[in-house]
Amino acid sequence: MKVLIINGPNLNLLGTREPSIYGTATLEEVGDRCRALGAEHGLEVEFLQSNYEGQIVEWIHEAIDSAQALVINAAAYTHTSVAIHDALKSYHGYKIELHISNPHLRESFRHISFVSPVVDAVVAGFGVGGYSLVVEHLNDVLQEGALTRTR
Ligand code: CA2
Repeated sequence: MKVLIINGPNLNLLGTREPSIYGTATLEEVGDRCRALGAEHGLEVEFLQSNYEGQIVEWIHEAIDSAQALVINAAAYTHTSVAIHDALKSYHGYKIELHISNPHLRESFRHISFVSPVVDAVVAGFGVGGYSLVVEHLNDVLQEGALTRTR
């Protein structure tokens, strides 16, 4: 079973700036943790980051034929990208939107998500611990058969 975790713009800066919002772990450390946790459960986790919208769209297309689940922290593109919204619509595996912070506690422009209407679940506000939560959850839904879907 393969899981793709896609991270959007500026998340490569994780752990280097704004620690009060995003914490002190680097994206590399978060990726290592996700891969290790996945491996404990026999899940292959691919962990990616790009600052480019088109690259993210292409990774979503690639997931169509290669991944059973997709996790996306589209970062700022969450609030702007019709292209990512449309690409996610074409991916029919299990999909989760993830945010480190809770965007609803922040500026009003972060209250709109183009991702939420086309995913199965949203995780926000758990800090980088949200990534571990979703890998554990994906083990339950993909391998233990505990999948419920409302869309
Ligand atoms: O809380 C999240 O995970 C966000 O997706 C992060 C995005 C923000 O635009 C969303 O509204 C919520 C920003 C990612 C920027 O990441 C940085 C990390 C460290 C230092 C600077 C930026």
